[in-house]
Amino acid sequence: MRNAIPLELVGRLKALIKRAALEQSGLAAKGEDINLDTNGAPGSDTQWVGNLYLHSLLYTDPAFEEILAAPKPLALIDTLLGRSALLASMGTHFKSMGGGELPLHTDNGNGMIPPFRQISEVANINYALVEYSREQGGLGMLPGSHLWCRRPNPGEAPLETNPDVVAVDLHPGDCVVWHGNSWHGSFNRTVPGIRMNLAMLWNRQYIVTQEDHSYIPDDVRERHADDQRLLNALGDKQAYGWRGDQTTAHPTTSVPRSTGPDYRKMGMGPQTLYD
Ligand SMILES: O=C(O)CCC(=O)C(=O)O
Repeated sequence: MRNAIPLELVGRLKALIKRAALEQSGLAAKGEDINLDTNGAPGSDTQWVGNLYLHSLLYTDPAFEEILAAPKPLALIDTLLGRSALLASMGTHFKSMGGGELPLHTDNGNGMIPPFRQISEVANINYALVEYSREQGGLGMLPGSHLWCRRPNPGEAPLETNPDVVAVDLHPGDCVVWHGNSWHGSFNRTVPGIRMNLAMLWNRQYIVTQEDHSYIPDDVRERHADDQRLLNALGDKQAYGWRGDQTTAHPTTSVPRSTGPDYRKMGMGPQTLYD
């Protein structure tokens, strides 16, 4: 999908993600920096080499709520998973030249047992925040693999040697949405500079989310009070997770978790594949 989010938002997200990368990698503590703007020019690269997965970005700045609410990719999530889908996680794969590839895999994690169902139980939105190509460490996908309902075996997983892998060339602000069974990964970056995405994983509401969505911070709830779809994506109508006391789920929320089953919420679960 071309131009799924505006370039102005891409710019703000890149700056925030750079801050997260410096913090989560420990470079900030050492007083080091990462140059995001080398654009592949030889000799201008940062000294840092590696691949990081930067996690738990959503509640660090409202800009991440803006990308969560982007309507066109969300329409495809509704189509793949239904409107009761939950956001599983929002993170960034942040990679430098020579950090290595991310081998082919499916997104059916947490011990999901093959053969997978043909319906999508998990789906991903992968936003390009910089240019994507094979050399730049962009996304590789294996077309049609969602129909095979299994994971790649170790011989099939390396992108470099699998002849059926296709490089997905994207521009900043574009995104790809895929079915959770699809085999995908990303190439080793062979040119200077940083390749970063914004990876937004979703799952059907009966699957455990990757990040803790047992609470919604009060400020997020206030900003999106008129967008129940977004609040639902963050677990607002999740019936499970009850507990024995009336404490709140997290210091940033004033909403107490229910003690015992909430039968009203349990009645709100989807009854069809595409609710
Ligand atoms: O863009 C990438 O580096 C691949 C991301 C990926 O494999 C994932 O989100 O599951």
